Formats: sequence, C-alpha cells, structure tokens
Amino acid sequence: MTPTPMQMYIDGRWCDARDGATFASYDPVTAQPWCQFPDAGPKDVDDAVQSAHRAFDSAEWATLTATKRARLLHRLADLIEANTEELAQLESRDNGKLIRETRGQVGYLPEFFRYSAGMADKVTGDTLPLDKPDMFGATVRVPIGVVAAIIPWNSPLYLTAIKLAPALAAGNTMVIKPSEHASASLARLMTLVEEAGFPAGVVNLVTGYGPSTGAALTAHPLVRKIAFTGGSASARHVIRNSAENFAKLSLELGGKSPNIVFADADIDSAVNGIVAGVFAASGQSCVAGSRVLVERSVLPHVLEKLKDRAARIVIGKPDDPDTEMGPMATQAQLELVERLVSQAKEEGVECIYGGRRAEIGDGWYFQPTIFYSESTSPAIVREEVFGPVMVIMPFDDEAQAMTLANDTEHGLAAGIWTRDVGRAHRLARGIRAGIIWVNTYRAVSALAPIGGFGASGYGRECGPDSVKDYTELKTLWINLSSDPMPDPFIMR
Ligand code: TXE
Repeated sequence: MTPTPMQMYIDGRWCDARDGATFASYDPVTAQPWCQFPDAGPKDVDDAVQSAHRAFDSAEWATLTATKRARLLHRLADLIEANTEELAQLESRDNGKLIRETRGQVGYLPEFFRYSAGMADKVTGDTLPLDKPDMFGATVRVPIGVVAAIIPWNSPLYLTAIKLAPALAAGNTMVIKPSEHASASLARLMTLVEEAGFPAGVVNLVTGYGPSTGAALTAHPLVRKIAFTGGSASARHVIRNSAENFAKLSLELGGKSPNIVFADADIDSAVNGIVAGVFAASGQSCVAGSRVLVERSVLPHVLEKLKDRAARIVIGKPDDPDTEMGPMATQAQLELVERLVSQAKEEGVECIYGGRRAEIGDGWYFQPTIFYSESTSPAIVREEVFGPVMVIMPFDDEAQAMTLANDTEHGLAAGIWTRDVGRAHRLARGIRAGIIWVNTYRAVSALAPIGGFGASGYGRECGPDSVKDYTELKTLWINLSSDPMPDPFIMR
C-alpha cells in the first residue's frame, strides 16, 4: 500500500518541504508505513517561525480583543466536537492507542479550548498599593510572542490542546512540531484551525525529526517560549537550545510514579487503579504508576489479583472495541522495553508475569509484565520504561511507604489507596510529586494543573494559571506628582 501523502501548514497554506524531503509514519499494528510527511529543514522552520512572528505583530491578531479570541477558540472547540470520530480514528491508527481511549480523549478535547476561552478576557494585572504616595502602580499581562510546541507520540491531540488553547487565549502565536512517529491527527487538527478562521500564521505545523526540525525550531531566535513534552534526553537538548535565546520553557518529562496500596484499602478498587496506572495505554503514559508499593500484609492477595487480571487482559488491535492493550507506538519503544526487561532479568529481579513480546502478526506488542523487587537499586525500579511494565515492592509501615515513594529522581504523580483520611493527607503532603491521586488514578481535567518535580520537568499545564503562564508581566509606574524630578543620583 502506498503511504498517504500529508502536508505541513505554514502561514495559512498547505505545503511540502522546500527541498521535497519526506519521511514515513508507521502503523504499529502492521509495522508498515501508512502515511508520509514533509521532512522540514531549517528554511521551512524559519518560514513557519517568521510567519508566526508576523502574525503576532499583525493588526488582525494583535488588536483582536480577548473576547473575540475566545470566540475563535469556541469555534475550534465546536469543530473538534463535530469531528471527534475521525480525529480519534486517525490518532489511534498512527500511534496504536486504543480507539476506546482516543474516543474518550478527543471527546474531552473541546473542554480545553472552552476552558481557556473562558479565561481569555479575564487575564488581568493588579493595581499595586505602592509604599510611595506619589506613585500609581499596576501590573499588566501581555502575550509572550511565538511559542514552539514540541509534542510526543503518545497523545498528540491532548498534549497539543493543553498548550495551544491557553497560548492562543493569551494572544500568542504558535509553531507546532509533532513527533515524527505520530503527526497525522495534528495535520487534521490544522484543517479545523483553518476552518475556525484563525488568521494566517497564528497556528503553524512543521513536521520532521527531533534532532533536525525540532532543534531548528527550539533554537530559533524569534521563539519566545517552548512548551515541551517528551523524554529527558531530548529535553536536555531543548534546554540548551533555549539558552541561546533566553526562551521561556515548560517541560513535562514523564516519571516513575508510585502507586501505594495500604492494607485498609478497597483492594479490588486498588487493583483496578494499578492496572489503569500502568497497563492502560500499554504503559505509554507520562503518569504511568510503574512502581507499585504494597503493604506486606496484603501482598499475596494483591499479587494474586493482579496476576489474574493481567492474564485476562485482551491484547489486540487498537480499533477492536474489546481490546484492552494495544501495541507499542514505535519499534524503538518496543525494543527499549525489551532491553529494560531483559536487563532486569539479568540483574536477578523476579519476573512474576509476562516479560516478553506478545506475538500478534507483525505488530509491536508486549505482554503486561510484573516484576517483584525488595531492592531499590535495579534499573527497572529507577528508570522510566514507558511500557506495560510494573515493579511491585513491599513496605511495612507508612514511613517506609513515604521513603520508597520519594526514592526517585522523578516526581510527576503518585497514587495512594487507603480508607484512612489522615494517612492520605500525610502522604499527599510528604510525597514530592506534582499530582497526587487518592483512591483513583489517571484522572485528568482542563481545570487541574499537570506537571512535575525534579527530573519530571518544570512548569505546569492546565488549571487556573494556564493562560497566565503564556503571558509576560509588565509593571507600570506613573508619577502623580507635579513637582520636578528630585535628585537624579539616588534611587526613588
Ligand atoms: O521522545 P522524544 P521519544 C519518554 C519515554 C520514552 C522516551 C523517548 O521514556 O521512552 O521519552 O521517547 C522531539 N530538539 N517519553 O524518543 O525524542 C521529538 O521529535 C527538539 C515521555 O519518542 O523526547 C518529539 O516531537 N525536539 C513522554 C518530541 O521531542 C526534539 C512522551 C518528543 O520525543 C529533539 C514520550 C531535539 N533535539 C516519550 N529531540 C511524556 N512525558 O509523556 C527530539 N525532539
């Protein structure tokens, strides 16, 4: 089958790379190329950034009131809603995520745009009760400029929406670079951006590889903010690139999140939460609860239930509504999971379930896998796998649970399963992570901030500050006195 050719969206026009270069995107079920994208070089990236820069300063966008920007965002939300099924199918085909999950994710997507639209005309500064009687002081929030959004392959539409919606609400313009492994749903989103009526250049899409296209974008001197979601190795490059131009940064880099089960928890519910934490989306989720800490007294019971549930997981094609676990999105990710699992076995970590590829046609499938470890040193306990692999570790009391939970360089999320409200609060307070779920896991909302501590990155997305985070603050001083300016050699 010839891969379907797709285009980039730059300056309100659909285009190929200037030099005609292309790359293929693979279907994780067949391991065959299914669509083809322009491979943007530095000139294409420059075209996109220059276009976003012109649009930022253009009367058409810069003088559009916040209320009118909100109207555009509402229109985009309605268009996404009207095209949910097509967007969900595209994304599922491209990255192998279950259609039942992408339908839910895309179904919720309009809420990110509506939430930011609601805030667009409520971005206010403060008047400052200055300690200088002759002065009036105030702060004003203004948009930053061109924002580069670097998107990974696991949830392209969702991870773009949480950047694009607040950035546009605040009056910025954007250049989006999807992952080279999953660009199709974002190309379709651009047709909706166009249909919604955003002026040319306000939103642009460039496709290509990270080290070339991504690097050219994040190093571009006209980019004023970079919103990045992805792996820590790429993040380090992006930080270095941003340093040249002092671009602002927000980084969401995944983690090694603990999911902690106490003996007093509703065990059936906790087991569902553990499965949701690490087997849903085949573990390719930044918040994957890949370290499962279980109070020793209920360990045999939890293990038995987990093994039983893992054995019943339906592995198969993402578009089959009965499928519970689909393939890994890329061959490289499958090989990475395989390597980390083999290394754990070589290090003597006990594999109590799964541990190898699931042979289904040519697809990139891996079995749900459960390790058991009392030691915190093996790599499988410390490194993000980004696959359907959990490590179960026992603990004897609350203090040990807290110590184990915090024994990581990451800090994105944590789950706590207990009926003891005091204990839930103590752990929620003590665990160093950006998201704490009590008796639930993997819940998201446009209203709730996402982001991490430590190696999980910095900055937050979603929630009440999301639009503000796409603004710069100006401080305004007005001298109310009619007296001449006093001694110029002292600070006022
Ligand atoms: O991500 P990359 P990869 C983790 C997960 C996974 C690992 C690597 O552990 O195994 O990262 O995955 C762009 N300058 N997460 O290699 O490369 C790239 O093109 C600018 C966690 O697929 O970080 C893509 O658009 N951009 C995660 C984006 O960065 C660069 C989601 C992310 O890809 C670049 C995915 C560069 N030098 C993987 N290099 C999460 N937090 O949810 C790459 N990119």
